[in-house]
Amino acid sequence: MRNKKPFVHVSMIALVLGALAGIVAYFGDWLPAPASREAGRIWFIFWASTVVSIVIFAIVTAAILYSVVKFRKQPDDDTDGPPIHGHTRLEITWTIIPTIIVLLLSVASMIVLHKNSNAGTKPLKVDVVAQQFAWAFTYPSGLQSGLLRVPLKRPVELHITALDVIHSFWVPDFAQKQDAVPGQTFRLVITPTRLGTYPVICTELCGLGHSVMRTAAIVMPAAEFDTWLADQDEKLAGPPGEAGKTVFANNGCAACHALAAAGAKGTIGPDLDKLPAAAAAAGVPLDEYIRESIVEPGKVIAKGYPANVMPATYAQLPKDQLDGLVDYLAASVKEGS
Ligand code: HEC
Ligand SMILES: [Cu+2]
Repeated sequence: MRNKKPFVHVSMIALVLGALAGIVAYFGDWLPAPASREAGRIWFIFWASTVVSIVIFAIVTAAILYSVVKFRKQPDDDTDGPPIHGHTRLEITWTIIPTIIVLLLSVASMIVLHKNSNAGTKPLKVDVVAQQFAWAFTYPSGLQSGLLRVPLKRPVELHITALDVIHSFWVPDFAQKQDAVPGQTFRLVITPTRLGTYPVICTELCGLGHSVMRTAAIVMPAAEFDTWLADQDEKLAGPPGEAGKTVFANNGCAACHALAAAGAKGTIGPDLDKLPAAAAAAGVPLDEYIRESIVEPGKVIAKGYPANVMPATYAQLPKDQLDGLVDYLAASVKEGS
């Protein structure tokens, strides 16, 4: 009769350790709840690997703890250990089981990656451009926005690139990360499943402003999204003043600048209502000064304000949107002065 006691003891210790690790894993606030179909699949793989890891951790640690206590050398014991020459059955077991686990996880991950790259037949395509230190999102109609607005439950196909250095697109609630590399365009599919506003983060150290290279992804009900997009396109096609106001609102200018006409109160950049004075000081016509400040923000740095904070991504604005923006700003500050 073999002694069953070590097996029982190790199992009991393993159960306790597994339960403790399970409690830490389950009750810890480790990850945001998935907000997209793709994130849900990634979470499944993540939790499957976590469960496997906890089981292995519990068994291995229990065997070690048991051995340390049980087989400790007694003070008066000077004998050699028993001459052991391996244990074929045990070795085969500990080779086959991990092989099966790794194969299962790899196959499951392959299936998830494959499903996650499928955008279906009618995805919403959005171009994403990263540049120190801002994101620009362009919709099929040409509308450019600093915020990523997406409809609920419809696959969105992002085409991601960068203009200067390597950046990386990450929305933690959508789980996926995708590098943005100059000269290359990468595809990323997101099918939002939860309404809300989620942070968009640059997750590749890209320079001094890396930590502020953030914006928001807003998941809207599909019908509301369609209305919003149609409304924006209508405004962009409308009179220049209206179009420029829309461009100003869509591109996050208000976060950094004050502009009475737009009700903007940002303080990171200069008060735009004082643009006529700034243009006069530079000896440049107002329109030209505004256009230059937007397209080449590094050329003249407003006194008392930091360089490299005003994003250079606005140089990518389609010409009509840029023209509208310049007209709008020039008209608004002239009225105000
Ligand atoms: C992240 C903050 C930030 C955002 C967003 C931003 N700017 Fe700026 N902007 C600045 C800073 C800082 C300066 C001053 C430094 C400089 O001149 O480059 C500036 C300068 C300017 C100037 C020149 C002002 C002067 O008095 O010389 C104009 C015009 C301007 N921004 C327009 C815009 C417009 C239009 C948008 C949106 C399309 C925008 N900015 C978005 C931070 C920002
Ligand atoms: Cu970046």
